Amino acid sequence: MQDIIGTEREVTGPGWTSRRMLLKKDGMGFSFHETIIPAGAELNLWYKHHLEAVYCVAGNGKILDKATGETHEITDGTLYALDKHDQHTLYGGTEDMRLICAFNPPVTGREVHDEDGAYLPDTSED
Ligand code: 9YT
Repeated sequence: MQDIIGTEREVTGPGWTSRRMLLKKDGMGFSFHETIIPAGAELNLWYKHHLEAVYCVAGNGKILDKATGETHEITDGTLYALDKHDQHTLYGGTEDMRLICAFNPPVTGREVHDEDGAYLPDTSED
């Protein structure tokens, strides 16, 4: 991770920092990130073009599933899988949350969320 911090593979937006350890160009078929969500952050997300699995390894927070209105606690050892392009809100908790995230299809580089909370689809060939 020290190899990534401060390089073009570290991307930040309001309420998140993403360290992209594996990208599309790394050829794995998914991208693999460490994401830090600061305490108290609130992110409205909707990965319309991607599936995402998220595993919490430190800190705490919550996720609101907008389809059901259910809120789920997130802490060390929690996994959530967004297998339906689910609209959701991610809330930072009382401590910064450290998440390991995998995206399918892979993120290509320095994507940030659009106004709907999505990353644009990858339209490059290959
Ligand atoms: C958990 C989440 O979706 N956070 C926003 C950043 C994203 N995971 C990323 O690009 O790593």
